[in-house]
Formats: sequence, structure tokens, C-alpha cells
Amino acid sequence: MKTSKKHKSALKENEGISPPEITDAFAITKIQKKRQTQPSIEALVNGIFNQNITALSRAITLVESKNANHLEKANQIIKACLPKANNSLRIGITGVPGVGKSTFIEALGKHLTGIGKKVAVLAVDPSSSLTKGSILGDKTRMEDLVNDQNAYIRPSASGDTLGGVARKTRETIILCEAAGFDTIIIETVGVGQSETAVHSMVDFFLLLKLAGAGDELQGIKRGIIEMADAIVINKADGDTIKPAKLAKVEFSRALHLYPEKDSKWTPKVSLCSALKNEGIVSVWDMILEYEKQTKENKFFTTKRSSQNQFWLLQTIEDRLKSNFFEKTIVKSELSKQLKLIEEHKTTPFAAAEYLLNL
Ligand SMILES: Nc1nc2c(ncn2[C@@H]2O[C@H](COP(=O)(O)OP(=O)(O)O)[C@@H](O)[C@H]2O)c(=O)[nH]1
Ligand SMILES: [Mg+2]
Repeated sequence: MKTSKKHKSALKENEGISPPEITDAFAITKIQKKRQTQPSIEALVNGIFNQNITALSRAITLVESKNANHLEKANQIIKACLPKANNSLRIGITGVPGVGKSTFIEALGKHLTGIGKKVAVLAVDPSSSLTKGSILGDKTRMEDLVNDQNAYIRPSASGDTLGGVARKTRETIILCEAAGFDTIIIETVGVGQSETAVHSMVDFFLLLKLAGAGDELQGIKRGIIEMADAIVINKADGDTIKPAKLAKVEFSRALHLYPEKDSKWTPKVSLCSALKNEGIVSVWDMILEYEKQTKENKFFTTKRSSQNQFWLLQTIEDRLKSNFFEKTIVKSELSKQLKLIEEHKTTPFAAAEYLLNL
């Protein structure tokens, strides 16, 4: 993007200030901050393209905002970023609390930045509005990664609905990609519907498990196993090595019972110890193998476009729903109809018909 006239004049005005600081539009706007509370859209977009983390964080905050004015700005930023997005590998990580997701992401993230990758870690946390971001609230646990220049960790967006949180995360992915992050890791807990939402925004979906605990105990639903491209049994260290090996055999056998995936990829089971940093590289190699295979058979791009179609429909559905329920007349009539149903004075279908036609 070209430096606008406004920015050029700002550049002139600030000639006395150390030049390296004012080479990108975002930095210029920072200087203008006294006059302008929010950087312009152009400045934010330029900042993102220049891999400026402050600009990226600000843009994400706009995406997460409920303010209509911010939303409009956010949409424009996303639009500008879209051509530079898409060039990444998106990985979803799920598993019950305590399985070791944060520890695993830190180990994998460190390996990736070590080989020259730029890693962004995001979270979809359906409980975040209650617990104020329980997943990446433990950002401090990822101490090494937090301090890594080539990593960006963003605690989960809070929101009233999973749909809202998921939409914000999808848009945040676009912004991170435009800011040059080539590996996006999205963490979620395997409860509620969050894993389905994450599955629909990533290329590779990884389920972290523990050995020796039944599925029910781990709160894992059958559906998640079906979605997984890999099951990684964590904490395969110390006394747990033996049960972990047994679990590997069992899971591999169980996975064979599922029908072939559209990706033609056979889900793999592997062991690791996130804490001891063992087995992490082979998980990464597995992910690369998946990428290679699905790019060759074109599944990779097919999946991304069907995900985009899914999100289009999902957004329409969400909007229609909220438009309907936010109508004042619907709000008042809905409670009346619910009461009538309770008193057997109407049927759910007649009531729905009535409300929909208001
Ligand atoms: N022994 C062992 N402990 C681990 C391993 N990975 C994580 N932990 C421990 O398990 C606990 C939960 O880990 P955490 O990463 O916060 O789990 P999360 O809730 O899934 O994010 C912490 O005390 C970790 O130190 C591992 O590979 N081996
Ligand atoms: Mg965690």
C-alpha cells in the first residue's frame, strides 16, 4: 500500500524523530496518536503487512469489538488483508483440560520457530466469557513461546455465543496470516461444540489424549475421534510409557473401524511427552506428510473452499437468528407464546408460525 499524503506530511512533520521509527504507516500514526485516538484503517493494514504486532493486536481488538463502528473498520481491514491470507498451515488442537495442550503447543511452537517458522496461537474457548479465557488465560505457562519474537499468542476472544467467538477466531486467522504467520495453531477444549467449530476452520485436526483413561472419563465424544487426523497420546513418560504404548495399539485398531475419510488420509496415532519435549518432531513430520498428501490429491484446497462456504451459510444463519430474536415485538410476543404452550392453548408449530410472521 502506498503511503498516503497525510502520512507523508506526518513524516515531514516528524523529521526530527529518529528515522527508523517512522518508516511504516503504523508507526507514523502512532506519532499522530495525540490527535487521533484510533489509527486509520490504512495504517493498521500497512502495519499488519509490515508484521507490526501492535497493529495486528489492535486490528484483532477491532474484530472482537461489539461496537458497530469498529465492526465496519474491522471488515475493511479483513478485506484488505484477504489477498495476503491463506498462505499458512492451520492446525487445530483439542483435548480435555489438563491433557497438556498448552505444554504441547509450547513445545511444538518452539520447534517451529526454531526451524524458521512464524507461529500464531489462538483459542476457541466456549467457556471464556465465564472464566475470562480459561484456555490461553494460562498464556504465562507458555513462557518461552510468549517471549519468542516469531510467535504470537492471542488469548481467546470472549463472546456470548460459540458462533460469535468462532467467527472472530476465523477473522483473526486472516489477520495473522496477512501479518506473515505461516503456522496457525488453534487450541480448544474438547467439550461442547467448540471442537466442531475449530474443525471447520483448520487444515489438520489433532486430538490430544491420555493413556489409561476411558473416553467417557476424558469427556471425549465419539464425534471428535471421527474428526481427528491424528490422535496423540501425551504424557508418555515415566510410569505412563507402558499404558501409553497399549493405548496406541488400541486407538490404531479402533481407527480402522471408521470409514475412509474424504481426504484419503489415514488418521495416525502417536505418542509424545510435551513436558520432556519427546515425540514432538514426529508429530510435526506427520502434519507435513498430511499437507503434502492432501495438496497432491487437491483435498487441501477443496476443504478450504468448503469451509468458506460453510462459514458463509453459518454467518447468514447467525445473522438471521439474531435479527429475529432482537426484534422488540418478538421479545414480548415470544414470552406470551411460551406461556400459551405451557397452558396447552397453542401448539409449538402454530406459535412459531405466528412469531415468524410478526
Ligand atoms: N508428565 C507429564 N506432564 C505433562 C505433560 N504435558 C503436560 N503435563 C502437565 O500437565 C498439566 C496440564 O498441562 P497443560 O498444558 O496446562 O494442559 P491443558 O489444560 O490441556 O492446556 C501441567 O501440570 C503440565 O506440566 C507431559 O508430557 N508429561
Ligand atoms: Mg491450556
